[in-house]
Amino acid sequence: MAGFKADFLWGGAVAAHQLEGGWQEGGKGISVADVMTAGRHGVPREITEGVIEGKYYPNHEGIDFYHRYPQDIKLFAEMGFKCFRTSIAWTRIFPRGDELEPNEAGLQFYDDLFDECLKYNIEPVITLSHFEMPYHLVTEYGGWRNRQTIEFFVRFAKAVFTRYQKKVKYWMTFNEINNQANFNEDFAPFTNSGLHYKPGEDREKIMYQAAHYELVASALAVEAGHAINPEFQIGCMIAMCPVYPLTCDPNDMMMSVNAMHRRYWFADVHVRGYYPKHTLNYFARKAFNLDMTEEDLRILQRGCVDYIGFSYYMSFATKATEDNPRLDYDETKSLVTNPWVKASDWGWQIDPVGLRYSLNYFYDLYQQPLFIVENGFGAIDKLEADGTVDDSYRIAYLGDHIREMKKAVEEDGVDLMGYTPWGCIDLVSAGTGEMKKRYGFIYVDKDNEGKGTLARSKKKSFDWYKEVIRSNGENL
Ligand code: P53
Repeated sequence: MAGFKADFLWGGAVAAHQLEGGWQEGGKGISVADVMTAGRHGVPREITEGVIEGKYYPNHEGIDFYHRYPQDIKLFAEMGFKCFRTSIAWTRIFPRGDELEPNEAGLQFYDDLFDECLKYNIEPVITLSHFEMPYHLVTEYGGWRNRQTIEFFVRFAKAVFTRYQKKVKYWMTFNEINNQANFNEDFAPFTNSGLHYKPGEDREKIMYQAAHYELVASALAVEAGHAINPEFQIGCMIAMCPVYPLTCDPNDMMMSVNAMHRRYWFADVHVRGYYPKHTLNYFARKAFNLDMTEEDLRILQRGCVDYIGFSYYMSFATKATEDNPRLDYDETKSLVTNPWVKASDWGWQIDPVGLRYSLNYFYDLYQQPLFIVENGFGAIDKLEADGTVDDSYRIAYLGDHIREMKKAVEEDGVDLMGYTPWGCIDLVSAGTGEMKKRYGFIYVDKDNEGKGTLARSKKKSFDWYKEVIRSNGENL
C-alpha cells in the first residue's frame, strides 16, 4: 500500500511543433504542422496546400521555445520536475525526410536542449514522431501510405538514438498512434500519418495500411534502439479515451467492446508483437488485402515496446442502434454524451475515475509498466492585472486525476512509472490551433491571433504542482 515509487517521474509534457516556433531556423524543413491554420471548437483547422502567404499558421512561432528554452526549463526545475517530455521535430534533423545525412544544426539544438535539462537533473522523455512529419514526405510519397516511409523514419530514429544515447533514456515512437481510428475526419489521419485523402478513396483501408507501416517502423526503431543502448526504455504512445457502454443493455456493452477493439488494437501490436484475431477478422470481412509481409510480422515480434505511454483527458460513451446490427464502431457517429460527467468548454468529458479504469485496463491486459505522458485541462485563463492567474479549476482537475491514479497504484497494484501533465507551459492547441485553450502551470502572453509579448508568468497551479512533486503526490 505504499504510495508512488521513490523515483516516480513527475514532470510535464509538450511537443516540438506546438511550442518551438523557429519554423525555418537552423535549416528546419516544413512539417505537417506548418501547413495547418487555426480553427476553434467546432471549426476544424484548415490544411493548406503548402504554406500560403497571408494565412495565419500558429505553429510557425509557437511560444518561441526555440529561443527561450533556458528560461522555461529553469521554471520547470523550480517546480521540481524529474523529467520533461518533448519531441524531436523530425524536420530539424531531416528537413525533407528523404535525405541520407542528418542536419547538424538540428542535432545541435537538441544537444543543447537536453544539456539544459540534465543540468537540473531533469530526465528528457522523447517522442520521435508527434504530429510533425516532414511535409515533403506527404507531397512526394503520400505520407505513411507509402512503405518507403518506414526507411525514412528508421533512419531518423537511428540518427537521434545514436546522437543522444548518453543523454536520453526514455523514448516513445509514435504519439497517439491510434487517433487515426477517427479516419472519417481529416485532422488525425493528416497529423498522425500525413494522409491527404482524395474523394472516393477508402479512408479506412488506407488508415490501416499506414498504421501497419508505422507499427513496423516502430518495431524496427525499438530493435535498433536496444542495439544502440540496451538501457533504453522505448514505449508506445496511445490516446486513451475508454469507450463506455451508455447503459447496461448487453448490446451497448458489446458495442463498447467493439469500440475498444477498433481504438486499441494498436497497443496490442506494440506490446505483444502480433495482431489480435478480432482485427485480422475485421480486415478479412472488409476485404482490405493490406500489404503485410511475413517479414513484417517477424519484425513486429522483435520490436515489442518496454512500456505503455498514454494520454488521458476524457472518456467516451457509445450505444447500439437499430441501424447498426453488426455493432460496428464509427468514431464520427457512434459516440454519445455521458450523462454522469461534465465536459470542458471544448466538449471533452471530465472523468477522473476513467483514469483509474484506464490504468487497470492496460495493466490487466499487458502487465507492462505504464506511463501517463499526458493529462490536463484545456481552459480559458484570465490574466489579472498583477500578472497572476487563478486557475483553481485546473488544480481541481489535476488533483482529482492524481487521486484516482494513486488508487490505481496503491489499491489495484498497477506499475506506474510517472506522470507528465500536458502543456506544462501554455502552447498552441493541436486540435484547434488556438492559444486560448490553455493547459499550463506557466502562462504565456499570446492570443489566438498571435499577438502578445510572449512573456511567461506563474499561475496559481505552479506552486500547487511544485508541492505535489515535493511530497511525491501526498499533498494534493
Ligand atoms: P488539444 C484528441 C484527443 C485526445 C488527445 O489536445 C489529443 C487529441 C488531438 O487534439 O491530442 C493530444 O491541444 C496530443 C497533444 C495535444 C493534446 O492532446 O487539441 O498528443 O499534441 O495538444 C491536447 O487540446
